Amino acid sequence: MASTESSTTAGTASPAGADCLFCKIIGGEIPADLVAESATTVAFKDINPKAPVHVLVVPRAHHADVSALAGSDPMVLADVVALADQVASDLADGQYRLIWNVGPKAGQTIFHAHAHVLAGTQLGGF
Ligand code: D5M
Repeated sequence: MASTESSTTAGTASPAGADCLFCKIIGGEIPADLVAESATTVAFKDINPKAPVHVLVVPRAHHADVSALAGSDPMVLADVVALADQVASDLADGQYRLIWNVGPKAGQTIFHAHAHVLAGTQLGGF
């Protein structure tokens, strides 16, 4: 899917309460710059990119974080990782960093599980 396309398709997000931003993006209520999708997962550009390629890869179903996702649906977690890998190959050279923030201490601000794909430049060590 071309990176210039700017809306998500109709989603199948599970009910998560009206306040989940990523459920609204998945459901098409809020626009996002969609770059890839699968039956279980969507990928869209981060609104505040930290690298030339900064994509969020998100399960359609609502889970508060990757810990909850891993516990309840590890097959979908595998789908998220596979789509992240595809995005890194499609938009960069297949070399990337995958980050999951879990909890406020780790910097999580959106409590719908998501992986950050960072690519397209030499990333600093940490
Ligand atoms: O990451 C949450 C990420 O979500 C953060 O990098 C900004 C991004 N964000 C916030 N709102 C939007 C919209 N509307 N579109 C795309 N990206 C967005 P966390 O790991 O929770 O800190």
